[in-house]
Amino acid sequence: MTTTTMTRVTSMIGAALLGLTALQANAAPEMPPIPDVQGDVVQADGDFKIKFSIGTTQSGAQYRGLEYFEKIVEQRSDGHIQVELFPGAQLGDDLQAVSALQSGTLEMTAPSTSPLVSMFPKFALFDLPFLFPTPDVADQVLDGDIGQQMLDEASTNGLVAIGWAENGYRQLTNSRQEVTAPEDLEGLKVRTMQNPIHLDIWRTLGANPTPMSFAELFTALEQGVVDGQENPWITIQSSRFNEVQDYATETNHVYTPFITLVSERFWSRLPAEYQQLLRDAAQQMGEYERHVGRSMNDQIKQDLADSGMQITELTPEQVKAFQDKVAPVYDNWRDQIGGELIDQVRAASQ
Ligand code: EAX
Repeated sequence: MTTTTMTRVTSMIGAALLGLTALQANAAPEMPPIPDVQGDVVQADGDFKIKFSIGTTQSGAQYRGLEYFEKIVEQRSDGHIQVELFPGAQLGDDLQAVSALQSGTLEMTAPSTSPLVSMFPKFALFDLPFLFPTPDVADQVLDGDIGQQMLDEASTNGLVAIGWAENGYRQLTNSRQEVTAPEDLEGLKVRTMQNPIHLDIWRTLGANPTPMSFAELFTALEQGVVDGQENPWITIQSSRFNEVQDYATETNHVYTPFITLVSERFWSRLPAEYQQLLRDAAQQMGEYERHVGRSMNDQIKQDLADSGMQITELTPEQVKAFQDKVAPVYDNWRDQIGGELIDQVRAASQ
């Protein structure tokens, strides 16, 4: 073996080892076990099939929640309702999945609320920066009157909204440099969700935002079409954004719920007993999925750091600088969203 070949072999082994470390660091962290199904078998007529599509990947908390949903629905319908899961936007991105529900070619999906603001303007409440100070406040709002009003509001246009889960608190990642202050965002090309408030947030902070669907995001980051993006830790990890983003800042700037939607065409064919079963399962899925996502955040941050990503946690003063800079966004949207709704959330935070 010549020296050159030897070097090549050594570096191949090195690369393989490095690859292995990266893989291990990226391995899905331990998730809380899927709970046992509670409740009796629900008796009703007919056999049904649900195709359930989501944008996030199979290694995320959302998919885990869907597996619980599938288990509940199949067991409690005694197999008369079969659920098939399609992660990773295989059947279309968030907006395409919603229109498939409307036309009746897909039965269920669970997008972030943000891309749906053009259909349901009140959802913009969830896009206001720093409005939900803790997960408990988010739970109170989602599981209380406001959450119910929003589900009712979204139960039109061929859709039936049956529950909430969560994507979570959003964090900024980028490929250029560490971000600790709004000034660091100057000129940074940040992908946002297809949502006017998110555009406003990133413009107001001084970045250069580009809206695009989540399904296109990894490639856009990889090819440098955008420098950065923002998503919750669990979504950053399950989409492997750390492979194309070296820096992350824990900004917690927006809390994003997932809304569980059913096609109205499908829903109207279901016996009332099965409609109730789906509502119960959506509720249980939402509780479990929030628990999964929240319990994994610290572990995920550690795993991302181990994989080589630089994670920046902000001091309260640094957070305040972002909050102050982004404050005008409230003035721009308050009337449209309804000042009363915003005040109700603030009151829940006291
Ligand atoms: O399904 O588009 C996004 O960044 C969202 O987090 C996405 O809805 C996840």
